[in-house]
Amino acid sequence: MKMTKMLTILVLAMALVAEVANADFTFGEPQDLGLGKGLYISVSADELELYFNSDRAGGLGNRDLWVSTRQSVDDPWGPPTNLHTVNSSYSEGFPCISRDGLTLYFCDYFYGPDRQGGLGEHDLWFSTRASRNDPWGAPVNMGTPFNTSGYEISPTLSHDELTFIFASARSGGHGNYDLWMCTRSSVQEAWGSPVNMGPRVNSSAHDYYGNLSPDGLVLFFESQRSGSYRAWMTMRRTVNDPWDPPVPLPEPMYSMAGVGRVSPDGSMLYSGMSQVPILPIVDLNGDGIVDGADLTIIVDHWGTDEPLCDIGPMPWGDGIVDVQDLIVLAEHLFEEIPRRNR
Ligand SMILES: [Ca+2]
Ligand SMILES: [Ca+2]
Ligand SMILES: [Ca+2]
Repeated sequence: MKMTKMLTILVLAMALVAEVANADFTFGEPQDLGLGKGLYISVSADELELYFNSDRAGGLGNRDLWVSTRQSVDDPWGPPTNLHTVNSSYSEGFPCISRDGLTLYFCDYFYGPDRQGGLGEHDLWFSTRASRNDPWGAPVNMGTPFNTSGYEISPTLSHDELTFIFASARSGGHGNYDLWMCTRSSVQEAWGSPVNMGPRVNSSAHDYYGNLSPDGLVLFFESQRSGSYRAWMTMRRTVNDPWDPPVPLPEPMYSMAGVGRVSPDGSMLYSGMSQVPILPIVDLNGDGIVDGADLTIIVDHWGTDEPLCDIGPMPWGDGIVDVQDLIVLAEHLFEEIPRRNR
């Protein structure tokens, strides 16, 4: 392809990305959590426990799972402790804590040896405990149909625990790791068979670590589709709509590893060992202040699906301009905001 044509396509793609990624929310500066080296954060529903994997000193060998706790959401995270009843000299990674805090999903990490007793290559595992104060039990292999003799990694549960997403390189995908999903209609039901998340999400490159936002309208994931391991996201208008074409996250998240889990209230994106604020764009007319003019824009689009005004709940809205958006605007009323180029 001619260089000029390639450049034109690149510029068009970047313009499209900027518009989609910043249509109604943006990201703040990453805030380091002060926990040192690690990746793939999973925070409990009450936000008092934070799990991650790390190959830091003091572990049982290769990657291990670690947890940090705090007394209240206003306290800093405490010093991490090793989950020594779960870990081994093999490589544990990608922890995911259940809503009740009593089941911990994880997998064989993609660098390092796999623990024994699996179905072959990397597998998904879980451990349980009787109460939040009990130690974790011995890991159990998730078995079929989650695991195969091939590669499975990165188990994640949606916030409502009705969708389980993991990555697998099994046949029936689009090449290398793909995101697969199991669903159930209630938490008492058994999981349905794994379904490939399809070519709108998956690529011929590695696609893994898929995380649904609490409202199910944004999917964050990691992918090697651009040549390097990077952070991507895709959105959908409702949970019944197809996913939009994925877009890369803006820097610095784009180049960070472990980007994907969203806090229960939708205000933070965990990225590496940091949290990144997810901010609704409340200065609707971009004049540098949130005021009556922005309120008028919301009123003018009341009841429509205008994305500009759809700023709540969650920073990306819910597909309709209503009182939820007024509430978000009211929280930021009279804030001065740096002007943007629109
Ligand atoms: Ca280990
Ligand atoms: Ca396997
Ligand atoms: Ca793939």
